[in-house]
Order: sequence, then C-alpha cells, then structure tokens
Amino acid sequence: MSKPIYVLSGPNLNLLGVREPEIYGRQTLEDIRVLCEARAGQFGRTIVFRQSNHEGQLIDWVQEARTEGCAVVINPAGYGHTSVALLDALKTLAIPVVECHLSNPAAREDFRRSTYVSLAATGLVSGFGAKSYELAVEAACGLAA
Ligand code: CA2
Repeated sequence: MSKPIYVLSGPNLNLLGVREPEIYGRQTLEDIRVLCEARAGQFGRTIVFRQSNHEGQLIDWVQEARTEGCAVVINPAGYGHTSVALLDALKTLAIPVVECHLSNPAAREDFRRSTYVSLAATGLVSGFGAKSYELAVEAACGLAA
C-alpha cells in the first residue's frame, strides 16, 4: 500500500459552509474531505485530511508528511500570505507539494496576490471552490511516486 496524500487546511476553513458562502461556497470541509477521498480512490490512493487554526500544528503535520506521506496538498489559508515558518517546513519535503485555494486570491486584495507557500509548491490550483481540492488531489496523485 502506498503512503497517503496529506491534505492540510489552515485557519478558519473549519467554518466553510457556515459563513461567507458567496466567496468560499456552501460546501463544508467534511463535504470536501469526502470529495478528496473519492478522487484519491480513483487513482488507488488514500488521504490524510486535517485542518488546524494553529501555525505550529500545520508545521508539525508537514514534518510528519516528510516520512509518512507521498505528497502534500495544502490550503494554507491566511498563513499562506504570512508564514515563513510554514514555507521553511514545506521546503524540507522531498515529496510534491500542491497549493490549493477555494477562491482565486490573485483576483482579490493586493495582499493576497502572492503566498510564501507558492515558493515551495510544484503547482497551484485556485478559484474553483471545493473542486480546487479535488483537482489538487488529482495533481498530487499524478506527481507522487
Ligand atoms: O481561497 C482560499 O482558499 C483562501 O486560502 C482562503 C483564506 C484566504 O485568506 C486566502 O487568501 C484564500 C481564508 C480562509 C477563511 O475561511 C473562511 C471559511 C468560511 C467562512 C469564513 C472564512
């Protein structure tokens, strides 16, 4: 059995489907977990799906993925725009990293136009709502050893 794809979500994404549906859609993070699991399954892969509001927790999971995962899909949420520490953790990985966003940050406020995470990512999927996660998982399936 191959190692799982780590699908990590950052702060406030636990509120998906509850607030700001016009930006982030009506699907909950649990809905997205189910979609990701199904998509990974189509490629014979499994996922580890986790969300945290805490930077250090996300970094611990990235470090765990170094030995336990075959790829990382990450929606860093606000930490993408601020966290050099998360970037440093991602840069230690020898496995593929796919960055993922529900909205298209490049079409929003200036401060969202770039993320630190992009510097460690093989590629980026953004703007497709929950589908961004599915597409990112599919990309990770194609990239993973
Ligand atoms: O579009 C994305 O996925 C973002 O990563 C979402 C972040 C934002 O800071 C990034 O620029 C783009 C914000 C996540 C906030 O999540 C919420 C979910 C439901 C209701 C309110 C906020």
